[in-house]
Amino acid sequence: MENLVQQLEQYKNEIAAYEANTAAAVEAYRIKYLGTKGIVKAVMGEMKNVPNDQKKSFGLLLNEFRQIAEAKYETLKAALTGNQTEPAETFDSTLPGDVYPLGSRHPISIVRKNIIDIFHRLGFAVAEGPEIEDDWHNFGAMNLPADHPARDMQDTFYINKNPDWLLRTHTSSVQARVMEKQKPPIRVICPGRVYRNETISARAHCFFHQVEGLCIDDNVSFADLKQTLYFFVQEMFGKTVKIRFRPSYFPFTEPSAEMDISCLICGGDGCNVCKHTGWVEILGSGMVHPRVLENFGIDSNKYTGFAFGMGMERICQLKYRVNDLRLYSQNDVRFLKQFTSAR
Ligand code: 2NL
Repeated sequence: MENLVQQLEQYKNEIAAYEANTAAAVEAYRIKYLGTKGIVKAVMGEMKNVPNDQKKSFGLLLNEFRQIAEAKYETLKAALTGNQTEPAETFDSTLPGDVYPLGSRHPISIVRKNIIDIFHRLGFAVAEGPEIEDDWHNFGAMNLPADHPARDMQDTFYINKNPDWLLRTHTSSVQARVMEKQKPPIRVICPGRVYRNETISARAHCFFHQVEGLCIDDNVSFADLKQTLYFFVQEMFGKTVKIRFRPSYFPFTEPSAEMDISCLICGGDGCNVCKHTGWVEILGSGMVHPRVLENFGIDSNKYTGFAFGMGMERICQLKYRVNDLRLYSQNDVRFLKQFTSAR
């Protein structure tokens, strides 16, 4: 029994000296002294070996030891939670919070949404298609002759792996895919990125964003084309804008026309944006060439259609007065954060 008394004294010294600064160390203490296989349990187990006449005094001794071990555990735990709540007391809830900068939409995205919304109100659906196209959907179906300059390697990015593949040069290829699947009436607009093999400058880039529109039904006339595009520019630029058409040529439309709007910068008086003409060109358009319709099995004696195409960067330039095309793809936040969609 002498041994047990000595042993208890040693444990008590150990407990008094025990330090624990982390939750893990406090838990290690608990397991070591108070756990089911811990020291307190073990010394209690010694009671059965104590002679009957000494059981009472040993009982008191062992109880005292258990209380010391338990009290120390409570002290260690309290010290730990004390430490943890300390930083909370230094938190000043009256200080202003951190400001997280909010992103803004890219100007091209704002303009694309505006355009989609306007044509949506006229019953046009949005169609999308692949940026890597085959020769037929991009050129052949669109009545672009084999010797057309757009087909030249100098003007179009071809894919080395397959000479029939290229990066689409306009979104007409998407409309071709619509005509393949859907029969008239057709009313779609196709916004998307298109590619041209150009040397990059303020006025040219190797890609830009286009929106093309297509409307095919019976009795669709040039008057419908005119009124649709007039509605569009009034919604886009305001009711006071004027339009004019100039005859033009595209292989996929006949007749074809380019549309100008009255200069928004000078109101028609003449400035460097309109090159002192009072007019700025914004899109190309025309009546869908009968051969394009027949390419998709659409009877050109029964159906007619109009189509148009515009560059979103061009619309952006007029709306926001951006004069360098490169700004749209440089991702300079100082440029990008200046645009807000009014919603
Ligand atoms: C431009 C001119 C244009 C079209 C695109 C078109 C599409 C089909 C059939 C006929 Cl499916 N035409 N699209 C028509 C005229 C002009 O784009 O200057 N774009 C930037």
